[in-house]
Amino acid sequence: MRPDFDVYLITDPRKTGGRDPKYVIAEAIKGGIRGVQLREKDLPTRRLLSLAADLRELTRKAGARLLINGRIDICLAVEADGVQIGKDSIPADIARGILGSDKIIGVSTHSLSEALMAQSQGADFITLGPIYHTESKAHYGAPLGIDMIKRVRESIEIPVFAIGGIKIDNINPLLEAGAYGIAMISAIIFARDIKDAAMEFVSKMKSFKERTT
Ligand code: TZP
Repeated sequence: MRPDFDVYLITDPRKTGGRDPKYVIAEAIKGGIRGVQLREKDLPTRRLLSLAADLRELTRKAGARLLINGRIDICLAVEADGVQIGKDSIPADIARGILGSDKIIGVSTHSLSEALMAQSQGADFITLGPIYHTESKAHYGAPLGIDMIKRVRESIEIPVFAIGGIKIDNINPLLEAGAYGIAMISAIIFARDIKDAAMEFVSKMKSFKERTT
C-alpha cells in the first residue's frame, strides 16, 4: 500500500530531551504529522508492546499511520499500519508474506542496490540515507548526497523518503531531486516546541507539492 503521508517521524529515546515519547508523538500529531515510526530498539518486548498500544490509540484517533520498526509481532498485536524493515530485521519479502498486502512495508536503504532489492522484495516505500550529515548515523560513513536521490528515483518506482540530517531549511533540494517524502528524528523530536517544528515541516511540504503539481 502506497504511503499516504509524506513527513515521516521516527522515534528515538535518546533524542527526546528526556520527554515521554507519548507526549512527543502527541505534540507532533497536533502539528500535523501523519506518519510515525516507533523505533525503540532497546525496550524490552512488553514495554515496547505497551508503548505501541498507546501510540496506536493516539495515531488512530488522529488518522495517522503507525509503523513499527522491525517487529511484525508488535505490528500485528496492536493493529499498526505496517513495519519498517532494517538490515537486521526479517527480510521484506518474508514480512510481506506474513502481513499480506494491506499493511505498509517500508525498507531502510543506504545504496542503490539496497533500494532495488527493497523494491523487488515488495516494499511499499524506502527511506534512503543518510543524505546529509547526521550525528545519529555517523557510523554509516559519508552522507550519500542529493545525487543519490536522483539515481535511485530513476531506477525504482516506489516512493523514496530522504533521511539523515533533514532540517527545515534543507528539504527543497531533496524534493527537487525527486524525493516523495522526508523522514527525520531530531529535527522534530528534539525541538523545543515539537508541535511548531512539525507544523513547519508539514506546511513546507504542502506548499512545495502545491507549487509543483
Ligand atoms: N537512517 C539513516 S540516517 C538516520 C536513520 C534512522 C537517522 C536520522 O536522524 P536525524 O536526527 O533525522 O538526522
